[in-house]
Amino acid sequence: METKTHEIQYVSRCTGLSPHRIRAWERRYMAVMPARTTSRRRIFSDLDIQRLQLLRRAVESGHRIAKVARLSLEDLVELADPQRLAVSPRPSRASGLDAIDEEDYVRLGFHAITGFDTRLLERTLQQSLVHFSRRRVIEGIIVPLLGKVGDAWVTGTLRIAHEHMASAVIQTFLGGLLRDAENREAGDTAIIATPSGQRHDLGALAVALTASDAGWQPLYLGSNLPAEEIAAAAVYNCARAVAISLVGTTNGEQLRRECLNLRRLLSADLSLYAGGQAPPELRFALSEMGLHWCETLETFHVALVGEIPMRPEQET
Ligand code: B12
Repeated sequence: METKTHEIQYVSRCTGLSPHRIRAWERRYMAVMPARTTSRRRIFSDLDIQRLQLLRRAVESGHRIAKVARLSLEDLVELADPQRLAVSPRPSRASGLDAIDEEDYVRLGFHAITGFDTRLLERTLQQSLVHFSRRRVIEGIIVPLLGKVGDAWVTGTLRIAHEHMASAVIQTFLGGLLRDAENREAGDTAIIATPSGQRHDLGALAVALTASDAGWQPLYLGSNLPAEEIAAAAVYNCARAVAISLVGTTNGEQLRRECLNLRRLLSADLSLYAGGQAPPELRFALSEMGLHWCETLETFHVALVGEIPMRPEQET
C-alpha cells in the first residue's frame, strides 16, 4: 500500500474537514486509524484520506457519523454512489480502491502468525475491515489464512502454539465484531453454539455475525455445549432458530447422536441449522433427522432472511 506522510493540515485541505473534526472522528469514532511515528505524529495513508472524503460525503448527505464511521471502504463507496458497486462488486485496481487484495492480507497474516506477532495480526485484521465487508474478511481472509495455518501444522512447518495464537487473536477479533454488531432492535433470537465435543468455535462466531446481518438477534453460547443446554437456552430466550457449527469430526457417531438429541429436545416449529466442515455422510444423516444443512454462510443468510428452511436437495 502506498503510504505517504501527511500533516493534518494537508489532510484537512484534501478532505475539506477541519483538523478538529478529523481528530474527533479518529478518537471518538475510530473512523480512521492513521499510523504514528515514534514521536506520536500521525501518518495518514492515501486510503485514510479517501475514507475521510467518503465519510464527509456520507455525513453531508444526512448519515450520522456514529453510524457510518466504521463501515468498510467498499460500503462507503456504495453509500456515496450505489450504482458503482452494482456494476463492479469487487473493487478493482482500476477503481484505485484496493492497492492491496485479500491474498496480500492472508500473506501478511501468515507472516504475523509465523513470527508469533499478535499485534501485527490484530492490525492486519483491523486494517482489512477498512477495505472489505465483514463477510469478505471472514471468507476471503480468515478462512484461507487458518486453512494455511492448518496445512502448515500438518506438514510440520508451524507448531500447535502458532495455531493457538492465531485462533486466540481471531476469536477476540470476531468477538469484538459481534459485540459491535449487536442488534438491539432485532426481533427474533437465533441461538448459536457448537455441540459437545466440538471445540472449533470460529465458524460459529461467523455464523452469529451472519445472523446479525440478517436482522436477527444472535445469542452466541460458545463451543462444546451439550444438547440439553442449547435446548434450555432456546426455550428461555423464546428463540426461533438454532444454528450449530460442526468442524472436524473425530467422533462422528457421538456427534450424530448429539445432533439427534438436540433436534428431539427442540420444539418442532423451531428451525435447526447446521453447517461447517462435516463429511457428506454426516450431512446426509443430519438432513434425514430434520436439520437444515447450509453449505455456506450465504445460504444461511438467505434462509434467515426468508425464514424459509432449506431442503437438502436445494443446496448444491
Ligand atoms: C484453528 C483450528 C483449531 C483450533 C480451534 C480453536 C478455536 N477456538 O476454534 C484448535 C487448536 C483448538 C483445534 C483443535 C483440533 N483440531 Co483443528 N483446526 C483448526 C483450523 C486450523 C482452522 C479452523 C477454523 O477456525 N477456520 C476458520 C473458520 C471461520 O472457518 P470454519 O470453521 O470452516 O467455518 C466456516 C465454514 O465452515 C462455515 N461454517 C462453519 N460452521 C457453520 C455453521 C453454519 C450453520 C453455517 C451456515 C456455516 C458454518 O462458515 C465459516 C466461514 O465460511 C483447521 C484447518 C482448516 N483447514 O479448517 C483445523 C482442523 C479443522 N482441525 C482438525 C483437527 C483434527 C483438530 C483436532 C482433532 C486436533 C487434535 N488432534 O487435537 C482438535 C479437535 C478439537 C475438538 N474436539 O473439536 C482438522 C479436522 C479434520 C476433520 N475433518 O476431522 C482440521 C481440518 C486440520 C487438518 N487439516 O487436519 N483446531
